[in-house]
Amino acid sequence: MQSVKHSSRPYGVQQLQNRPVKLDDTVLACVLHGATAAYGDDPRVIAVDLPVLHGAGVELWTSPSAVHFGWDGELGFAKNDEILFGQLHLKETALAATETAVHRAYRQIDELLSRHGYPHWLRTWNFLSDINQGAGDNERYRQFVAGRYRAIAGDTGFEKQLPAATAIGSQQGGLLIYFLAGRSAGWQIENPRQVSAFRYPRQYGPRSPSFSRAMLVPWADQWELLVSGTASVVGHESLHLGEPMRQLEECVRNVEALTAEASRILGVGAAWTPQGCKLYLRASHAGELDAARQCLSRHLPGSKILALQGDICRTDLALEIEAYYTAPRP
Ligand code: 3EB
Repeated sequence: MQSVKHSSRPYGVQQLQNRPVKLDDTVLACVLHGATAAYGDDPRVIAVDLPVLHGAGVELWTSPSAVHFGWDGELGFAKNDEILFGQLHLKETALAATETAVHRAYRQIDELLSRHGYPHWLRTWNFLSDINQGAGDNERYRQFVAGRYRAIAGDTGFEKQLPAATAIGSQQGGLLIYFLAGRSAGWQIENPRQVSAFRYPRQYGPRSPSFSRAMLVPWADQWELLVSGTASVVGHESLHLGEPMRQLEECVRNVEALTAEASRILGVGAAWTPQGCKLYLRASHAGELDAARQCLSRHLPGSKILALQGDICRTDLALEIEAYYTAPRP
């Protein structure tokens, strides 16, 4: 697979909203954080409505070759010879029966991937409004997890084919899913410090979350490690309740455990360079922003940092991070 360059461009979302940028035919996806304004109907423009707290809110994924893009029903997609990037947005009115709606959404995506010939899930991002609404098993996040499980898990061996993922709460209504899939599979990486999410015990909901801790993608010229949303979870328990900075340090230890595990699986000590990191911070902990940024710059030197305001799927957690790393292939 040829390498995909993705970068956060050093201009603000605000400017982008006001001054449309021409997307040439090498752009696979242009993820606009903080943006809610209409941007034509280009299927490659993905609007994530979380407030930007710090950093350049644009994540651009570009292809070494021209992409083919369009709408397939409600789904936006862009593809080259090796990977497909896509999005599906459900309005709040479509989410009344959350479990059913999410099941249908993931089935739709899975069918799109089969039809276009990119059957291997690599990475998903899920932004669900009011993610913590509802008590116990009725919580929206748990309903989401149950619907996703019914769509992409449950078949024999499913645990070995789960994408890396992020699931974060928003406030604007609806559900946005955007995703990356491949003609060939990546390598699923689990975290030795954590129980795999797909094996979480019953206390976290009727179904376990269907995602892997990271996905290792073997591009032709380099390795890329796409790290899932990573929280202060060790074993399966949330740690450091009420102590956001200690939670962040635990997140960093978890991410470092994943780069070490990826090197172990490759059988070589790959030199992982952090390229980008997103911090998701609950509004109630916005006061920790500066300290959190300093902590991330220290532990992920050289990485671009985008801080977003969002809700974490466990109510006891204040924050979460995701990251991507690259390493040269020997
Ligand atoms: C955790 O470790 C934190 O349900 O897709 C992180 C990343 C979390 C993805 C998901 C959930 C998801 O359980 C929560």
